[in-house]
Amino acid sequence: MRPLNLIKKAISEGSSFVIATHINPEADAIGSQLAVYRLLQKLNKKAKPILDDEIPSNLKFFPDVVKIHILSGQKFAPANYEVLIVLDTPNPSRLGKIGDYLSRFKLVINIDHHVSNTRFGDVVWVEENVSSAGEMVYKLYRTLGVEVDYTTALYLYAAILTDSGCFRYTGTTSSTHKIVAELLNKGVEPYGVYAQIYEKNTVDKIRLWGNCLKNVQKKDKIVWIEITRQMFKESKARREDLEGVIDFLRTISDADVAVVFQELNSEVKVTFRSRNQDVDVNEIAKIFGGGGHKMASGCRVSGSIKEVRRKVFRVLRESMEKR
Ligand SMILES: [Mn+2]
Repeated sequence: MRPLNLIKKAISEGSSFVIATHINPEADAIGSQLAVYRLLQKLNKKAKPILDDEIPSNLKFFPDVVKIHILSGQKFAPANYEVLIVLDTPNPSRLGKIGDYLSRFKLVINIDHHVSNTRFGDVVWVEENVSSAGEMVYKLYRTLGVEVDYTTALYLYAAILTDSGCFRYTGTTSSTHKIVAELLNKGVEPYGVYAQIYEKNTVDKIRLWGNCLKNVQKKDKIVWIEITRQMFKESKARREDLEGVIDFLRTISDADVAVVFQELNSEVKVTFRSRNQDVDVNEIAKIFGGGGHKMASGCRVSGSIKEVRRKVFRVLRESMEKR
């Protein structure tokens, strides 16, 4: 049976579901999670969305975020739930603490579009060439014959909008646009959603960006910035305020790869964007225990920024020379 049909069967037969998504969630993660939550509610199933992280402030306009059970380091004993549905998550460790509980469920369903997905779980539905998990959840609604209401359309639109990079990344197809057309027919207003997600800047954030951007470096076809803990301390900005910096770096036309090094406590968060189909940054991130997509990926490496930069660039240069 095809995975989508197996999921249909599991949803029809199951009665209680936990719906989880990755830490550092964005609109595709939370949007897909809440859309599946509403789907299960419409089918009169017991359903609980859980998350081992905070809700990003720009997603607080999603009405159902108040229903999400936030673990914040506490244990979650999923004794009264049979099925776990995991969305937009390439491997269990990206679930935070929830990843420790997989074996407690009778069935784990893995719905994702990351190339780096490890195929964990009992039912695996991974489509690598799809713009977003949101697009897959739309197909799930169709398969189950459940109507997409306005709120669900809002979640799925936000999911597709953000993960497709506002309809520009590979994975944005005519079928993406057909789905989006259906969502607009439900009353979603494009500018309203865009402004809620992307126009939530603060002066502190813009100043932090200024500090980061003035230190941009470029060598060969690599552009990068290094963000130290000190730079962070000096600003009143939040970690999530750095989201998008890397996409701005990628706009430098004579670069092939953009890299951001963010100093955390004992490790460095490294994010990659490629602007060249031949440079597969998922492969690079994988070497350091991370992953993502061919053109966008990330990993965490222990060591100082300088050490990590050296290690990462060695691997990156090797792979760029091989092309
Ligand atoms: Mn996604």
